[in-house]
Amino acid sequence: MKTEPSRVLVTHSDHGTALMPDGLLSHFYFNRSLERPLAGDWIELDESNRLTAICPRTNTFGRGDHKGRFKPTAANIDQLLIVIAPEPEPSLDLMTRYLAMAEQQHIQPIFVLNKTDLGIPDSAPFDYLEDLKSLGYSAIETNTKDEASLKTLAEQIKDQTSILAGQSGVGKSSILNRLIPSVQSLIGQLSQATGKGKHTTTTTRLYPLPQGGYLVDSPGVWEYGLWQIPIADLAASFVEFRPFLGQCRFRDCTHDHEPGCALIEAAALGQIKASRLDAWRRLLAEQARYHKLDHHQGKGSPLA
Ligand SMILES: Nc1nc2c(ncn2[C@@H]2O[C@H](COP(=O)(O)OP(=O)(O)OP(=O)(O)O)[C@@H](O)[C@H]2O)c(=O)[nH]1
Ligand SMILES: [Mg+2]
Ligand SMILES: [Zn+2]
Repeated sequence: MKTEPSRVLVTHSDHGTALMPDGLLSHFYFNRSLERPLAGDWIELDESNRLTAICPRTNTFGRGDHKGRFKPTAANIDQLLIVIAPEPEPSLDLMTRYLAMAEQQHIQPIFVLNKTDLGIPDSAPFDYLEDLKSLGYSAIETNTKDEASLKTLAEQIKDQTSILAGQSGVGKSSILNRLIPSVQSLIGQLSQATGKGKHTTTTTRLYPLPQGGYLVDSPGVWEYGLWQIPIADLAASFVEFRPFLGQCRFRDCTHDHEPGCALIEAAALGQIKASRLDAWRRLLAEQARYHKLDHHQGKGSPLA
């Protein structure tokens, strides 16, 4: 008898916990003849709660490792909530990379500007956020002590699967705590206190939202790196570059320094913001390193 799929809430080395259609939690072991399940996967369990199938994924959230290989951490994500705050100071490149990842994996990116009670500094990352907003990306301002701001966020994530991502200490878990009042009892012993009395998240975990949908808390990062992505695909993840792609003099233009580059010309005319072309060049330099690494490993893949 075919049963409805269960949703994986968390995975560990060889086992995980899933939410079954009847609302009960099920503990299951991985099945060696299947690939490793991820938080957010829809899975099938038999009568003895053995993992029998992983449903096809709509997308995968993850990051690149130091060699530029994709490392998945969660599956079937609708919205990427890129949380930034006045403190710790946001990294402009981190914002760009998260956006590129979202575009690559077909996840809707939304910025969450948290800790607005501290005031918004007049600094480059916040100017960059304004540039991104002018491109059509949305940003929701929150302050975990302000109920109204959290309500706006709650509306946005209703019935969706959304993942909270960003630097350590921006307030991802604090937001989760406010949106899911019962979460403390869910987290319980799982939240590890460090020596400094901080509660840093160490595992990616899905939480069912009271109003429907799921919210995923993920460990904070210091650096978020992409994986090796074909240059043309990466360029298309800069939404405002798209109308100019294919118009450069050279077909394999990297939009870095080449004469007759449509993007460099567009930037000179103010049709593309300088901040974005700069961000592009930094991503490109990072990619060049991955492609070179790949070459050394003998796989030899061209940059363009
Ligand atoms: N002033 C202010 N402080 C906040 C706000 N939200 C969270 N904080 C504080 O920021 C600190 C870090 O919050 P966390 O929720 O643990 O941050 P996190 O993003 O989950 O961090 P990691 O799990 O390490 O990735 C805590 O001391 C919170 O009390 C806010 O809106 N305003
Ligand atoms: Mg946390
Ligand atoms: Zn070009």
